[in-house]
Amino acid sequence: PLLLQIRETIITCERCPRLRDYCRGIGETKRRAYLDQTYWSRPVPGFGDPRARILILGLAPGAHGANRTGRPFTGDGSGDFMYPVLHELGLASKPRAVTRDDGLKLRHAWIASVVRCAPPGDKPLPQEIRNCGTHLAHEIQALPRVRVVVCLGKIAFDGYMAFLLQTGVITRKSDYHFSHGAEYLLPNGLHLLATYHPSLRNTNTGRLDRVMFTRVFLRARELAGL
Ligand code: DU
Repeated sequence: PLLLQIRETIITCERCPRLRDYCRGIGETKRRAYLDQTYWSRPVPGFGDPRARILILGLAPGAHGANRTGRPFTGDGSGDFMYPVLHELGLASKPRAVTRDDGLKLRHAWIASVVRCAPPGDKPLPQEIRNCGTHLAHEIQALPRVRVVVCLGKIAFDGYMAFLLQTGVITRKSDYHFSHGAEYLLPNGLHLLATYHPSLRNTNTGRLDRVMFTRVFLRARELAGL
């Protein structure tokens, strides 16, 4: 019930006018392949197992991915890269994420992002990231079994750092540095892992490949006691 309330609060959020306008606009200039679809075009809540031990934290909905389908990493290149890995490791029931009602379930994992609206150029403003921080904080507080947080990319990493600072888990950021494969034990006993973001910009260029990505999630599973 708590997660359901948070979901509703996120979906109806209007805190960032620039992002709301942009997301509604994407639904009006659809890609050719999706012309017959009604875009979600609202903020995208997290998704997964309420008993999750692993929190996967991305940047923001893709304009024609989660902003279209309404579920994180569903229907875009990033998801096409990530879900097969999650499935291979037993964290997702299927390797493909197509629509928000495709029956895909996560096990032991929850997927969210630091910004819940698709931002122009995939670049949210600092104020927009701050605005959205309460949504992340609420979801995190409703997921008490999380032991490992996997940050996808530096913006997600910095967003999670802001949460840790605000909640007093850490007192300064300078002890923590983003890099692919970075791993930290936080003062509260949680583990923080980082990987490059699985966007096509990284996966098409070979900056991030499936082996590198899988290795981080194998470690996450191990640290989560799974
Ligand atoms: O109705 P429900 O079983 O609580 O599922 C709601 C929602 O959460 C649905 O999109 C499946 C997903 N989910 C999941 O991914 N993993 C779980 O363990 C439970 C629910």
